[in-house]
Amino acid sequence: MSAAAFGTSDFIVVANRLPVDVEKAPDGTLIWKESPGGLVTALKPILSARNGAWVGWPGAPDIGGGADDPIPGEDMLLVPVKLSAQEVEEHYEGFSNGSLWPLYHDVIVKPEYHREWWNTYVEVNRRFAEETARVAAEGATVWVQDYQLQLVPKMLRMLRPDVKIGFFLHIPFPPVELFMQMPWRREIIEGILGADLVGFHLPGGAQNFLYLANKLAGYSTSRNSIGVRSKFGVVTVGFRSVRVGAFPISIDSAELAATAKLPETRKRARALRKELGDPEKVLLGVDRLDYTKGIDVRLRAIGELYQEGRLDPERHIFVQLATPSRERVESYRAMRDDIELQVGRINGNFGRIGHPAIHYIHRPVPRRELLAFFAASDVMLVTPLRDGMNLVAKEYIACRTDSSGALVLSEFTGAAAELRQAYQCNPHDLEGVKNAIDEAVHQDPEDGKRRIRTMRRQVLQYDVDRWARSFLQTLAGTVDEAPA
Ligand code: GDG
Repeated sequence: MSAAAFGTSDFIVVANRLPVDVEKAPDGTLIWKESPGGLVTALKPILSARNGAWVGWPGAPDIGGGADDPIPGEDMLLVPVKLSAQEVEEHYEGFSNGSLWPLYHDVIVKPEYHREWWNTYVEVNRRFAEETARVAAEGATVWVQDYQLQLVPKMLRMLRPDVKIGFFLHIPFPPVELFMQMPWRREIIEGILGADLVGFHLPGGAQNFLYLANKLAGYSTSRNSIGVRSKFGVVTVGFRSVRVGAFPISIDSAELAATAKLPETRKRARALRKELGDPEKVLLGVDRLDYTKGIDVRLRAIGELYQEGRLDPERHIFVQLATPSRERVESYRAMRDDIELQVGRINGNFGRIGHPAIHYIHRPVPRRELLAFFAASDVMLVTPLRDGMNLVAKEYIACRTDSSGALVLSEFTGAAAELRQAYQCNPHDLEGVKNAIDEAVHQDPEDGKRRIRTMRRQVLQYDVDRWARSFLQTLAGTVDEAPA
């Protein structure tokens, strides 16, 4: 490629979605609105310091001119990748969320494999790789995010061998026995191996990947080859070394804690408790409405605890905030019906007029309001059947600025590896989940404080900034160690 073909960005994030939402005004003009998330907050300083760009889909079909028509942002260039309605259906709803998502989450729901979904996945990954190749300066660093874009590292390397490529998977990487179902398994492993550094939340994911790189793709692999305490494995792909390691993601803990402490947040938290009838204990669940999150598990547990008199619907109120998610995918529609049926049943059995036992909201809640809910709740219920990390668990801990509260946490989340002082449970063991909730509701306050304090230290120390720096420094080759 000639020098003239290089772009100008030294640091590029490639993710399925841009960190902005687009709306069409009545006169047809496009209005861009920031949609801040943890990732963009953590990466903003690096993006603005290094001529940064973000390549992604703007969230509506047939919009975006790619590298030819970037959206100038304050801190970075936004490169909108244009996808047709059919591509969104087959790449995002189809292969990403109908094949990969269930396969990577323990096949809780049966994955569907369709050749046309796969073909579109390849095509869309190619478009992302091409747009990235056009904006990347010579020798740029490119960080590709998540399961929707697993083929981008290899495709980009073929277009631009000069760039440094990192890949991070935000969801679990499954055990070999499950991954082998994937009809295009070899292509996916080869796609990811186009990167120089491959990151997972947990060492287990890294080990699964290393095993497949060796057994399925035939590359030689070694573990712990970089220093005695190193958590890396290395895959040798021709003359290249691909490093594979664990980088558990985190949150902007200090900012969350500061916002939770503000007088207006506290005031809103008090008002929320009052609106709930000033119960003795408020229990809370916050999730995208997804079958992986185990919302049904906690509802069943709470229903039985009311039934057995171990919880009292007059004194122990449960609030479930469920953000709408992937509503065009059939399994999500069926699950929503199921959960709403459960909520209705429990309230029918245990609520009274003007005083439901369970409060259920199926709408997104503004960030500030969400933090007020964290501050208002005595027990947080996080019970996924499988979850890469689960940021909600960490956010709740960060918001408990007075060290009160309790966290019930599924062992099947990435967060369970760090938040050891939570009331951990196996979400498949209903009695175990009930016991964990019971213990958390009736904990000794001093013991509870000790638990929260230890977890807060962990969450405040390992924040999202540290996560991003650790990944990028490893990619740049300046450090040899993944965080413990
Ligand atoms: C994937 C992986 C991994 C939720 N409802 C509202 C709202 N949220 C915010 C939460 C949290 C985020 O959304 C959800 O993050 P999670 O980590 O819990 O779950 P996924 O969306 O499944 O994320 C996961 C993550 O990627 C990062 O790598 O941890 O395992 O599945 O920040 O607070 N925010 C607002 N209103 C809501 O109603 N404002």
